[in-house]
Amino acid sequence: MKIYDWPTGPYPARVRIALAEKNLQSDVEFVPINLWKGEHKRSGFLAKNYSGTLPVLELDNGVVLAECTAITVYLDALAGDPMLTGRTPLEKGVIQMMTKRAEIEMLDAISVYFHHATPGLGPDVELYQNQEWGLRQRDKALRGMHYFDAVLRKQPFIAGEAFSMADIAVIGGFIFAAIVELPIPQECVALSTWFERMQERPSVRKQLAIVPPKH
Ligand code: GTS
Repeated sequence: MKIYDWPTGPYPARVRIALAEKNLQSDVEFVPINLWKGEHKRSGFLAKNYSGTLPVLELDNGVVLAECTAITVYLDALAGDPMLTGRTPLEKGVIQMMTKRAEIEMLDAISVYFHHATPGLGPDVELYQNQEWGLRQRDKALRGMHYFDAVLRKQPFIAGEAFSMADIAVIGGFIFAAIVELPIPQECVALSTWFERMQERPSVRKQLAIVPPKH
């Protein structure tokens, strides 16, 4: 299978971490799509993913899967432990809920901040920017960090007692926060401690160590 991505992108990182957790990296050929040159908005790529976003998984039979959550669900079903999307009906439901919440309240909000209230991918790619909307989303992300801090004061992982896809989504949020230089609020001690613990996982350490390619 192929994965179209940009190696240091926060969303692609989610799939790269999932692949490493499932020990599936050697089954994948990575194809770089240069976001900074707007390659993800060209017709050839849009034919694979209508949304024009990375990452995209393409199977050897040509079937294409986009969206980090969908790709992770697929990869999780391919191989054994650790299970990233839950075993019981309740675990599966909670992990989906917390993953979506990580996107809405933190990761996607930081992404909107990046695209609207910073130079983003540059004037050739960012054809419409709304700074006020971007700044509101930055504030939303900061509120989201406080929410996840409160969650982690009560339980060891974002979706409960075990590492899951929801933790990976919040890690994506940390990666994007670092790119846009949005500091994690000092008072979010449980969140910061959790992130230190996440970096003990080889999958996360390996992802954080990737040097950004020139763009
Ligand atoms: N909902 C999508 C998912 O979960 O896969 C979001 C994917 C997404 O926004 N990917 C970013 C992208 O394509 C990649 S990165 O910013 O993490 O590197 N952004 C380009 C754009 O123009 O929005």
